[in-house]
Amino acid sequence: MKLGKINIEAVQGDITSQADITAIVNAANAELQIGGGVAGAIHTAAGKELSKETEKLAPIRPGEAVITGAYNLPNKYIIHTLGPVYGFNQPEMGFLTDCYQNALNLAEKNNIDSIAFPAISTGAFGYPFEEATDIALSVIKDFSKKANSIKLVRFVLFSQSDYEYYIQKLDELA
Ligand code: AR6
Repeated sequence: MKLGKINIEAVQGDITSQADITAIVNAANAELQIGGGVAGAIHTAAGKELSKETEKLAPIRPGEAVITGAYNLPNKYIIHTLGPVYGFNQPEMGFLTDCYQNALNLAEKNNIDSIAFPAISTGAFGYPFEEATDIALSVIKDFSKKANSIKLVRFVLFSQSDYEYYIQKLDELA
């Protein structure tokens, strides 16, 4: 769908298989090292060189975002952001908003035209999926009015039900 100046998509799939996207976002850990979920998949696909670059940038705080190269991944950049642990890093809503906002700001700063997000904090960090989706889409809605370099935002959802929920919410946004 088109919102303001940008195209917004939701796809079901793996964040490491978005070859047509310039920057993918990592749901990172504070140390910016390989972990489970998205971070594990990204570090495994990018290769060991990635952690040599990330170790110089770590640790990061909840809501913060940093950018690196993408190494063996088909993208140009990885934007790493640390989501809040639900029930622990409070206010969660503020931190999760910062994740999306800071990732988009960093992308604009680097003149990036397309960015793909996973559902940050909704795995190991326990953020309820529906609430996290509302936050992600409200940040995107605000951002769509002022986007400059970014022309495409893609949400990559791992499960069919998560994907269907995004599609429903995007329809409501239109
Ligand atoms: N592609 C797209 N989405 C995925 C993938 C993938 N390859 N793998 C999982 N998801 P998570 P978090 C979905 O746990 O909650 C890590 O261990 C998953 O279904 O990756 O921010 C790090 O090291 C869920 O909806 O991120 C951190 O310690 C969403 O992506 C911690 O987990 C996020 O799940 C970060 O936790």
